[in-house]
Amino acid sequence: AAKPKATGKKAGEPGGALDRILTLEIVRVTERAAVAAARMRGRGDEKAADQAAVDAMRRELNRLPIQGTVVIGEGERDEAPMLYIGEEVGTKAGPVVDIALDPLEGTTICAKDLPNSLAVVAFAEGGSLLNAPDVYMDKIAVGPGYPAGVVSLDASPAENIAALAKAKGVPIGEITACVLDRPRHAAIIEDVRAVGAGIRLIGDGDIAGVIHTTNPDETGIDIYMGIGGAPEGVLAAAALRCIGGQMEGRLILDTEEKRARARKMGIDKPDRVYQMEEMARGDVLFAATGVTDGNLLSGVRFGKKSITTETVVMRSSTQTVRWIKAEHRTLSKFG
Ligand code: VTB
Ligand code: MG
Ligand code: MG
Repeated sequence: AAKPKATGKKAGEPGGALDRILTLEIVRVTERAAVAAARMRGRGDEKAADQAAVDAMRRELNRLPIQGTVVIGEGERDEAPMLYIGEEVGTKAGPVVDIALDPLEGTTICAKDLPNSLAVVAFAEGGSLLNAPDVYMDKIAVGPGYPAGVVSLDASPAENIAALAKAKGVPIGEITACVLDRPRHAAIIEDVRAVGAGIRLIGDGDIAGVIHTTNPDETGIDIYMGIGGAPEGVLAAAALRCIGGQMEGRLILDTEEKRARARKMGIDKPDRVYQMEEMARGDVLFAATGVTDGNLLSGVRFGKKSITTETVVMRSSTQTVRWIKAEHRTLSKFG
């Protein structure tokens, strides 16, 4: 078992680090989901791709020696038959683990075989992930290396871009923001372009968008901003906790029905801004496997004798980031 980190508690104990053995186990989970989804790549059938990923991920999670509970999942129990919020997974022999997952983040991207669809999972100690309802979240994120609070949801897009350019030491014209291509973002897009910065418009996949801010040299993206899914927000925060960076999120609870759902999940202050550390606390493990080709991860490759996957797996307590290119030769294991 892993040595206790920092807290002096044993792995799996409340407040203790996650067992580091899980670092490899979690990789299998996203690899399997990614391979299943990739078989449906470019088929124009989002639902089938998503279902394949969900089935594969669930099968693999249920083999793990954990007492896992899905806290960020495919939806609330009545609408999601599998990997719903509250579903228990694992063999029950092992540590209590909170799980956030998105078996296929970017179903439309996968169906069209466009860049950056991912299979994604995060593990955290029991009780340490924000139990966000499936609503929208306003998000802002930058990678590591900037002073704390350099950007904020309380500032305007133009102010954030200017502050970031200053902190990075480049002209505003050299900053690129990643934004989901949605009519609701018209004002952000206009504001960012008005100060001379560029925008990478993405069709889906804002977890990838947030992760891409951590390596602007490779991805060309300095900052992520805009409104996407709250579950994807918690997953992105889990990733940034491990790889470094800053993120804020604010749930969009604009109807009484949404506020009531949020209250049931323990959220009493509807306009609260959550810091990255408040969305994913304690020790966190995060893994993402590329389904389609992307800026940081290649998609699944099907060869004659093997299947190749690329995964990034990281852990917050050690800040270790591993890039794992796996060649799977026992093809039967994928079913
Ligand atoms: C984002 C994106 C997802 O949903 O969270 C987005 O990351 C937000 O919702 O890939 P809308 O599509 O309603 O704008 C996805 O695009 C799909 O889950
Ligand atoms: Mg999903
Ligand atoms: Mg998604």
